[in-house]
Amino acid sequence: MKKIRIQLEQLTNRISRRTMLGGAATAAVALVQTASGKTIQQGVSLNELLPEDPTKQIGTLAGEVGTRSAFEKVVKKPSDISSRSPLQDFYGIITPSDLHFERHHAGVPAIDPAKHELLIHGLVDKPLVFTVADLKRFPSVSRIAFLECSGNFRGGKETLSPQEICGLTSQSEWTGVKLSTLFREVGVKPNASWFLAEGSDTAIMTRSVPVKKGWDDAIVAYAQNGEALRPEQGYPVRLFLSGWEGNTSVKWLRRLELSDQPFMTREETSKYTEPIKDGKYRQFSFDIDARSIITYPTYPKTVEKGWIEIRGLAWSGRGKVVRVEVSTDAGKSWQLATLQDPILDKAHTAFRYVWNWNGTETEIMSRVTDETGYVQPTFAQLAKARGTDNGGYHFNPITAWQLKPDGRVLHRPDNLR
Ligand SMILES: Nc1nc2c(c(=O)[nH]1)N[C@H]1C(S)=C(S)[C@@H](COP(=O)(O)O)O[C@H]1N2
Ligand SMILES: [Mo]
Repeated sequence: MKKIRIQLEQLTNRISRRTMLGGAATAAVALVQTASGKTIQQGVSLNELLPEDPTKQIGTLAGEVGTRSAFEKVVKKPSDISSRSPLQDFYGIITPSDLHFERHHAGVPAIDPAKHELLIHGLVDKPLVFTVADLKRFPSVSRIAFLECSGNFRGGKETLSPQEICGLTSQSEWTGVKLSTLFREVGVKPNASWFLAEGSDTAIMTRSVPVKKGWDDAIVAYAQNGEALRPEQGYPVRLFLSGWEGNTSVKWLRRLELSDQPFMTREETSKYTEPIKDGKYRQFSFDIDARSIITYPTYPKTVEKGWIEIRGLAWSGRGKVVRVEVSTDAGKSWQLATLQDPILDKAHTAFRYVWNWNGTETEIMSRVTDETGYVQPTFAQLAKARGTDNGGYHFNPITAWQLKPDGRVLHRPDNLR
């Protein structure tokens, strides 16, 4: 029995170490440590570590935290400033917390929740400081909603995956206290029309938000998908403004200041404004416009002719998705896709369309309509409205995928047309 235990520990150790290394089933391994700390294997493949028949060997024992199967290699794509969710690898509508996209202006600060405080002051009757424990004592609220960066667009290459094109959107169940509850607690004055939200990262990120949004549906969130917020998502507390551009959901939130005018911070003057017609720029463009993207089949997958379930995600910052249409003939005709329940307000909604591909070259694409009647625009329409074909903030074009007769699926970049 003792021997089996040791073997088991070795196997577990080796496999979990592989998992940590992010090794694929075929990857060569560097040094592998046994439970006793001895180096025992080099260059073995994951398959070699598995028992020939899993029913003949006792499995790994229950652990403190679960792990992803070492065969599932799903990762974010980090750059200096952000990392993107692998939309093409997801099932359903919830983003696993460790795969939620990240966007940090100055890295992830390390914060002791016992020392963290949120100050609310300015045009209020009674300025107050809340500890994290104070915030958790108030009635709580949960909602499933997406969070999307307003800079969520990449294009210009055929070899781009959904993750690279628009992986700066993710969805969680967010839990916290309604900001309206805190507003009542401090007594927000009737003439307060804006508030400043400030983070405690090195960037001291600040944004002005209309007080109306605070009364409507703003949450001071301390949890995500059933556990405390991840440090990357703003631990221990963040502002969460559903449907609004991601930068307004200030992470590591430490201060809210009520005022009768916007604060004109760096993030709303030098950044987060978009060109519109006649050399003008728009400012405080908070709503995320409706968008959809096919996530299967997409680059880098390949397909065979015959039945294909086209799958994707659609969302709108202005309400619910009411319709997703799919075209399998490069936009000449459109068919209704099936929407998967639940169809939630300001939330990623899954769609699917079953199609029989005859193997000839074509393009597939999706377009969403939200409950305000807004229809997702084409790239050409957007480029005309903004006077640029380089993307920029709030760029949500219909995204097309080319199916090649040999089964390759490639992005079709509009700005190269
Ligand atoms: N304090 C602080 N809040 C922040 C940021 C930041 O850098 N610092 N980045 C903003 C931007 S630009 C986006 S898109 C979202 C990203 O949230 P996430 O990293 O949880 O996905 O957080 C916003 N809140
Ligand atoms: Mo962002």
